[in-house]
Amino acid sequence: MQPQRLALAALALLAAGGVVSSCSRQRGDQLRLGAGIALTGNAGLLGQDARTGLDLAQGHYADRAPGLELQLEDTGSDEAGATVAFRRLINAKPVAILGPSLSQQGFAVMPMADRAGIPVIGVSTTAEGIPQIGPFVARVASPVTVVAPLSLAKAVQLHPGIQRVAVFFAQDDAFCTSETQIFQRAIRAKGLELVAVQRTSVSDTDFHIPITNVLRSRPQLVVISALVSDGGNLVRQLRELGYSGPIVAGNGLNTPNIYPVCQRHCDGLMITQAYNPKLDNASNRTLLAGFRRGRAADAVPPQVTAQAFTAYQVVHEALATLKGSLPQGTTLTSLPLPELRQRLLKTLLAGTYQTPLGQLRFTPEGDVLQRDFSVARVQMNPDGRSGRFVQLP
Ligand code: 1QQ
Repeated sequence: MQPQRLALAALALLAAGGVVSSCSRQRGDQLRLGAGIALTGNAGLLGQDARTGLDLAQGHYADRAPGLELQLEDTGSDEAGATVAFRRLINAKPVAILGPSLSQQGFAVMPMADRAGIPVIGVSTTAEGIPQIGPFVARVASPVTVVAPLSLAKAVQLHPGIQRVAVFFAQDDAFCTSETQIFQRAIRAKGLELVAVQRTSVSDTDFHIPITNVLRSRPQLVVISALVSDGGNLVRQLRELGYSGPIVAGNGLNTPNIYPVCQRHCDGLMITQAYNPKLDNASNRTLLAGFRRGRAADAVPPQVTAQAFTAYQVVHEALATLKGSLPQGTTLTSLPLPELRQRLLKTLLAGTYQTPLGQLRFTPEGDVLQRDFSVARVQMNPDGRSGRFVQLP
């Protein structure tokens, strides 16, 4: 880059202040869209996937009306960071907010957006109870109630002799405690024996004692509800301590960013996917083409990347529909902001969307209605550092 260009780029960065990224092309109906995503910490390993999806959506919709200026704030991985980020976003007067990454954060900050009358669309918040937080809360991430039983059913189908099941769950995370309840219910419903229920923490790195305890109960299947870093270490240490049976992992490990953590021991992990890269619709073709630019020709976007792209898409399409319904001469920006937000929410929840996650609709409460799911198995390459999620038939 030439020195002059470098100076301009530096100035642009300075002007952005605390904002991680902001696209501020001015035009007629220019609206601000907020996004509060975990870009750092344990959940940052999932939030970075979301950022990729938001960047791709922003690039795709850049030239389509209405213009959206994306303001992305890093929530970190806890409630305190999410609160700071959401306060900043709410003060920026956005038309809607996407995020946060974790349900644990969602229960803390989605009520803030709800009270401010700002539609808040969960990108990856899957715990039970998220849409019920308030009327302005919705999500594009299918709930654990739908997603978790699928991987368990697939594991039982592939290993029909299984009787004894152990579960691990991070007790200090709202999603993990929600997900493990669904897993445990599904285990009992299949007539399997729950031989151990082991609590962990999202900040744990050493699992030798809990694993040794659990292995005494001789499980034939292990089911894990954790986040990326703790969950990945747990998987690796389970294998190192001699457990060789199947492992079902929950949504907190649903990212290729687990590979450097559990390395070759990630191989064989089974995880439900709310995204099927083989889906043939215009939106998924756009996502795939954008994602593969600069990557391998068959690179597959992570689930959370597809979910973030989808969250942006549904807001953009709902705004375009709303714009089309206004009387001649009225623009979106001419509506008072509280009214615009309310009408956006109503339009968004009434719509049907063809997204990378397949056809989506919403319940009146704001929960997503998605039809297509699959279960993937992680297949690691011989280098033990790279791999892929392979959809099981
Ligand atoms: C939640 C989740 C996350 C683990 C996915 C990013 O599903 O917190 O609800």
